[in-house]
Amino acid sequence: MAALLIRPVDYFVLAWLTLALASTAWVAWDQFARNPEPGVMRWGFILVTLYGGPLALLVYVLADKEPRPGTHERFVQPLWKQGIGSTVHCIAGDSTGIILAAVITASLGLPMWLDLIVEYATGFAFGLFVFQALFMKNMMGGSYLQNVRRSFVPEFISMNFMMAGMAPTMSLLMMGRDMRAMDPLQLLFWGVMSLGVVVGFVVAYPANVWMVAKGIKHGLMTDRPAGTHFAQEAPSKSGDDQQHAHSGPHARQPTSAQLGAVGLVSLVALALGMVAPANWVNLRLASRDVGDTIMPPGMISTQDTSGETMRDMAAVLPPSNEPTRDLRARGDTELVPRMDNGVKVFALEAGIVRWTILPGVTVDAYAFNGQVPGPRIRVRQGDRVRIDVTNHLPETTTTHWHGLVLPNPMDGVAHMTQDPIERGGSYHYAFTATQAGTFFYHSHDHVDRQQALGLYGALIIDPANPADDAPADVEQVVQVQEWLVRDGLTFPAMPMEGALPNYFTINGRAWPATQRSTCAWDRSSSCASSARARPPSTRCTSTAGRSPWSRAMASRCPRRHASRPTPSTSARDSATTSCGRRARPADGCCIAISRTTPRTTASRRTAAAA
Ligand SMILES: [Cu+2]
Repeated sequence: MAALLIRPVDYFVLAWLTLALASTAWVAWDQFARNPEPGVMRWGFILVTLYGGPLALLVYVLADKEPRPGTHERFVQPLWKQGIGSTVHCIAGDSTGIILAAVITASLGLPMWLDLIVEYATGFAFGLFVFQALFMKNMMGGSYLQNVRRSFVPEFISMNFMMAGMAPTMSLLMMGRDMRAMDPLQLLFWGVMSLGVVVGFVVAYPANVWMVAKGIKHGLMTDRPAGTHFAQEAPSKSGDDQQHAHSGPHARQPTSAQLGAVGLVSLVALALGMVAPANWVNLRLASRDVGDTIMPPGMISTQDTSGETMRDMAAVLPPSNEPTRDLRARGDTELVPRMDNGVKVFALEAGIVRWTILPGVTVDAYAFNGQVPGPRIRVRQGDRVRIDVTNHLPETTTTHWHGLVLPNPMDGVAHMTQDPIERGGSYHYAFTATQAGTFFYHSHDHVDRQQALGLYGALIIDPANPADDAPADVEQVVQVQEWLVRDGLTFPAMPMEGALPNYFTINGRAWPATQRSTCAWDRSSSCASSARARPPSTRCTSTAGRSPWSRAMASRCPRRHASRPTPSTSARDSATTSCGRRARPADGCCIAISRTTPRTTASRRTAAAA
């Protein structure tokens, strides 16, 4: 039941559904206490008001509610009102069947196209066997079966038009941007159902008017049972006070050609309404494929967008009781290990956190240990290390130790070197740090999503012999990330239309809330040039938190390279670059060491790719 009220539309739907309940209560009371109608019609209006809310209330008051005692017979005579009555008892049955079927098929996990067929069949059955046949029997007598037969064609035509309006409304809205509408536990589902019924009503209305005029469907009627106050209020009988002027067995019957043509058009409309949305949305998906995903505004999902893709691009559903980490919270804090039999043991917990990147701007981040970037892991070459990763995310995850040469089961690549860590589960990554250098760790399951939401951190391995370390008096770890925040929701930024970033962070903060750097970068655009003016030496270490965007930039570097000159990782990096003796580029990782004044300065920049 999480995330019921997270978008403005949710509040509108809540208000609408509340009004619908209030309207229904009033219509129910008014029908039974004050309106002289047969029971089937009463229940018809009650159900339609439940689904159509204030709009149905309006229709009831304008077309059916007796204005003054004794006037119902005359009041409901106009054909347009009879058409309303006919549509109401069609819609009441059909939409009850459709909505029941929608709830059941959603929980069964059937694909949307099958949902629609089951909904049509159930709606038709409900309409025919309950509302039409019962109503006809009420009106014209005869056996129930005779009435089922007599109602079949009118119900068929009306249902086709109803579904022609309701099906595309459901398909396009449920499978469109906010797929919480697929979930009966969400308000939005009921909002879409309500709108679908309203659209279905409008589309089915003209055919109902025609069928009432032709006497094959019943409109409104008056019922004043003896002994009730309705009977006492009955108008004096006069010739033109027919109960239902436009109905009855002797009204002008349609010719079979007319009936055939209307039926044909209703079928065409039905087919269009059921099939046409498949041009725009993927009707093969089921509610459980898409979960409660909300796509970024502007993102276009197509007929072949898979559920997995949608889930990876979807908004983070805000944590319900997670406190906001304000600007005082820091990312990249050094993680203190505990010693266990000579092994340095680190604990990483992946979860959702509400993280402030600017005053007044928060993101719903995926974070290690509640911080963005994740805590810094620092060990020494030769250390035996174990990192226990626990998953509190709503999806599976793994952690990859980027750039390290490791036994396969410790490499953290989901589905390749290990099964992903289930929600609530843990995995122990144990290895000996054989290399030295600047690395980073990051999620390697749903990679595009989880890294772009903050699941990464720095992993620094100091050389076994401290004398091998490059001389520096300041070390700065810089981790950059892109974010997409719209309508108060956080989406993983991706290099594609609709998912482009609108915030950029350095070490978890957007400018000007970025942390003041102790590195001379503050005062000039390049570390190397500032270092020149700032003896004796400055070493800057930068790790780029990989979003697909930064990967696109870094991927211009060679996939594998030895300790030889290598191209710059970024067009903006104008410093002379060459790989230094301690660079240990790993597969897919691009490391460049920039030296401008080798005597005093080693400025190392690391951009990373998966
Ligand atoms: Cu990587």
